[in-house]
Amino acid sequence: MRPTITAFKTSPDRGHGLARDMAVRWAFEEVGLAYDVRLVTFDALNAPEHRALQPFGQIPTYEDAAVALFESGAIVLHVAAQGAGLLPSDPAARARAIAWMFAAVSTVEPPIVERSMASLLDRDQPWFEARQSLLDTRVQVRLADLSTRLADDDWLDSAFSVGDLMMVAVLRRLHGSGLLEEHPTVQAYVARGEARPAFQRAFLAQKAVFDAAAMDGA
Ligand code: GTB
Repeated sequence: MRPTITAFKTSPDRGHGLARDMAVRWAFEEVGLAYDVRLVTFDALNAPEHRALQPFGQIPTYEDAAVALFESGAIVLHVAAQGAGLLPSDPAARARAIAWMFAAVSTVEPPIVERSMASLLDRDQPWFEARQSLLDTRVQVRLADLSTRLADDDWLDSAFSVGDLMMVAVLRRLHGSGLLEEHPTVQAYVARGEARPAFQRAFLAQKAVFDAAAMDGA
């Protein structure tokens, strides 16, 4: 059985590769492993069959002959372990790559998500501007620290790893916010990740889903 993941049939990101199947697709492409995608509607997220795979009713999920998984980070790590290129063979470098994955999802992503949710939901509130400025600052602190870490390096810990994949996937949510532009080192880092052929293949694959749904008038 080829590994099968789930993704939105009609993603609210309109093909920009911001939904969380993107990192999983990218990981498959980096290690050169073929995969299938089962597209799900928003209604299907609540169906018992989907909840059995993803207790929170979300995408992505992962299934192969041996294991069913949820949580994009766990899936990316599982995919990374099945091929070369994302997890260093040196045990210490491998542990550091995994640490950077966790840094991406538990240290860098929360302020970014909080800021995007506020932009989406709170725009009409009288306190929106003041709060947005506070949330911008929280994101900027993380970007400044990442700039310091990267300095003149291409990647977070010498060679490109699963840590960079997850970090770039998280940082991409800042496109359009103007915040990346204020941190050229991080902006260039994101661009380096997006320029990787594996990223490009994954991006086009998820965009094809949006384009097909748009053609169908979904
Ligand atoms: N921690 C989980 C993981 O990493 O797998 C989070 C999974 C998650 O948030 N999935 C979202 C989902 O299924 C889709 S990706 N939501 C449905 C629900 O909760 O009911 C998050 C996402 C969606 C849309 C955009 N966008 O439009 O830009 C960006 C990110």
